[in-house]
Amino acid sequence: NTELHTNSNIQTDSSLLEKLKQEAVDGLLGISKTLPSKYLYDEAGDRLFQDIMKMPEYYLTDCELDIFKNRTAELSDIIIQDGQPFDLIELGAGDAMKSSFLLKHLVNEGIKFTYRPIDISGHILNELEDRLGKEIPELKIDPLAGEYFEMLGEATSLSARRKVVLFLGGNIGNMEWKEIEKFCLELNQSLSQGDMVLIGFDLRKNPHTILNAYNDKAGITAAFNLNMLTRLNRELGADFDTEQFQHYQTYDPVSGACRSYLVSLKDQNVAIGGTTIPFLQNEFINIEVSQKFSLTEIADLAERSGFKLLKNIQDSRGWFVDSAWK
Ligand code: AVI
Repeated sequence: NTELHTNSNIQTDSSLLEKLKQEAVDGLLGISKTLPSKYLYDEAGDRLFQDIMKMPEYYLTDCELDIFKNRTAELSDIIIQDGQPFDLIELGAGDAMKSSFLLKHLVNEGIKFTYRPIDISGHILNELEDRLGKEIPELKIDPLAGEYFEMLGEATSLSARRKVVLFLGGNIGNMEWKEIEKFCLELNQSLSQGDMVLIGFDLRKNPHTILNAYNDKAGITAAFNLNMLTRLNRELGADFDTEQFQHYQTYDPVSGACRSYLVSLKDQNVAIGGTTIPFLQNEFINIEVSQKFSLTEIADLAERSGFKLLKNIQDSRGWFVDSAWK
């Protein structure tokens, strides 16, 4: 069964490469140069992101772990609701590091549910299924490989049970506000009465704390961002000289947007997929936004997307929130 869901939805390598080329070239030909942050995560990028999560400055992972380790009973109380069997769907499950605390708790309590992790990478899902099979043998797991909303539709067609959707890690902040609003509306439209979502938001806090998390002294975040250029060199035969681009990070406490850029250190031309992209000295590429939210912004967003906010669960420092919406 699992094989069926995963294999039928994986795009071929060549169509993925074509998409990467199209999106990279389009982004770099725009008036303000940009590269989609989803392409940060190749194999080296995944490893660098693991290193980021271990950095003392990068508080997000510790905060959400604090919630999933220490407020597990509260999380499970909101999720369980009427006690009927349900599907627990995790968007971008990755290694399910945080959610596995909740999964263990639910299994130990004898709650009836099926865990459906969704990820674009079938490989990651296979590893996750193997690992969770060993760690929590009683867990019913049925992964879905593909794009979030396509797989959410698939999950809905597979069972009529109540759905609980997890979207953790502050990943929602890696979208611009317009996309965040569109995403939440689409999420609402993909679900039925009684379904719920639990979304992890990084909260606004002291601007230095936020900036430091993305501007680490060891240069791991810089390496993470520059790796995107290395990826384009390898996969598209581009000729970026990574020594001639520099990581630059900003945090704007007015908008709550933390942004990373790569700045060209000289006038230079870069060839990518048969197109030449001219860079002026100090011209920059937008790489990623990591939006920070206030509790008011989160409540407004829930309401505007057609959800009712049930509960906010915060870590002990009040830096991060998992917000439950119905
Ligand atoms: C995955 N995402 C929530 C991270 C963030 O905090 O925006 C990605 C990241 N980029 C640089 N450091 C971490």
